[in-house]
Amino acid sequence: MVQFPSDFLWGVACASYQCEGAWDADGKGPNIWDDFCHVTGGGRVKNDDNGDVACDVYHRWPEDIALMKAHNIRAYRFSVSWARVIPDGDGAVNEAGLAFYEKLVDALLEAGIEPLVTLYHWDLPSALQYKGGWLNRDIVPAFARYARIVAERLGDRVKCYMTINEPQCITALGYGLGDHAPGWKLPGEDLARIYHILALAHSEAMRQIKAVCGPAVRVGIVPCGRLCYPAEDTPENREAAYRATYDLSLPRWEFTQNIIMDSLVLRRYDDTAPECVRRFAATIPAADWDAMEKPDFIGINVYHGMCVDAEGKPAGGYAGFPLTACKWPVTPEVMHYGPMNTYRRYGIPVYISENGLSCNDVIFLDGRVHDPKRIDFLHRYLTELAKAVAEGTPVLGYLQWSFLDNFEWNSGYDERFGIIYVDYPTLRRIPKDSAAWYAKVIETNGACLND
Ligand code: PNW
Repeated sequence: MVQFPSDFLWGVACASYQCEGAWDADGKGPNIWDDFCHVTGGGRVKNDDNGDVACDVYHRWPEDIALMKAHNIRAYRFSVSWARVIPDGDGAVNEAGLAFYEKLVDALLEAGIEPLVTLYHWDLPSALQYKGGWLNRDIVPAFARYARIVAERLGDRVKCYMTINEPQCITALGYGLGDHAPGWKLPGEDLARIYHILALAHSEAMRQIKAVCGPAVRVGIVPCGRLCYPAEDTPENREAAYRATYDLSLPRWEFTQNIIMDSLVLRRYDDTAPECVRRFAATIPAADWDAMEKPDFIGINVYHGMCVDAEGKPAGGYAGFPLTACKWPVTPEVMHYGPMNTYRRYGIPVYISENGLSCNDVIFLDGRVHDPKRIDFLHRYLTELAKAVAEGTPVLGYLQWSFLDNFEWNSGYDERFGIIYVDYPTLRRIPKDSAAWYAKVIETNGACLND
């Protein structure tokens, strides 16, 4: 029986660079994604796509908010573009940038939609990248100041902030593999340093927001990384899935939830940490650990998980396993065990801050966009989420990624995650079948998932 708490928050999510466009409008400064995309012909971004126009939400937000309202959306998680607010990252404030987000927040509240504000969703002002970006500790006071400026402007209306989206993607994709901006390829010890700086930046920003808004404001962070689920639902296999989720000695330690969350909540790395992390950790002064700020909630972005057997070894794949358009496996069970294990380790309530399916949607002959795969995907994942809730995990809400189709980073516009189709040549919005379906889920607080 699928059942959600009566105050469960249903919404959608997006990020500034992926949907706003208006990349140089009204005093906005350049950011690392502008730079990354503008190096064309380098094969960095599929089709040499960029976010210059994207969905043009910067100009079309009134239409988008009306569409949200028409689909019962109760919460909108969006990110603030740092370079729109402070063009060079730590200098003069751009009033037009702040005014844009203020208008957006007011219109959302007017429509009965709760704004959830992410401060950093990957679009670092270029001027800060020239100083070393997240590798340079001077970014901590710059980020804290930016957080304070946003909180001072929106704090009387915004009750929930997420400091940093996916430190794992920032670090592993941006500074490790180089697939994302800024496109660097650094060794493990530097990546460990970046994680530590991100943890300090979250902590200092959280203190600033609380200082401005008071203790009642809720501040969280949004990690991602490998989430494991058991091949069979036995106590031994559940335990193995928990251990494999948080085992830093497995391949890709830099893509785990605990690489940042342990710092913030437990104030240490555990003894599964690899050599390069331990080498860096030995240089961390005690004052840094004392400065770590435990978030009020954890936002988890859940797309796919890793199935493990009772020994914690990968299991469960087979020929023809279901995949999304971007070739991620469809593994609904991760939505049951991922939030449960996150809560077990950290004891902090969670939001599902992102979940969705990429599909190469098209406009059908009848002029509509039919996306049964997305409906099936969301239905399966939400059914599993209800199991985590039933087993006592405090899940505060669920934010579908994404409302509109948008710029999917280095995959460009080919990947469509929206429940609203965007016809990029005209920027026309067309609700997909999943939009009406999701509106019904929200209206019935998930009860229609039982039908
Ligand atoms: C998230 N993975 O990134 C981001 O927060 C969004 O900006 C993005 O559009 C969305 O997911 C869809 O990709 C992720 O490999 C990147 O598991 C990679 C993974 C998960 C999330």
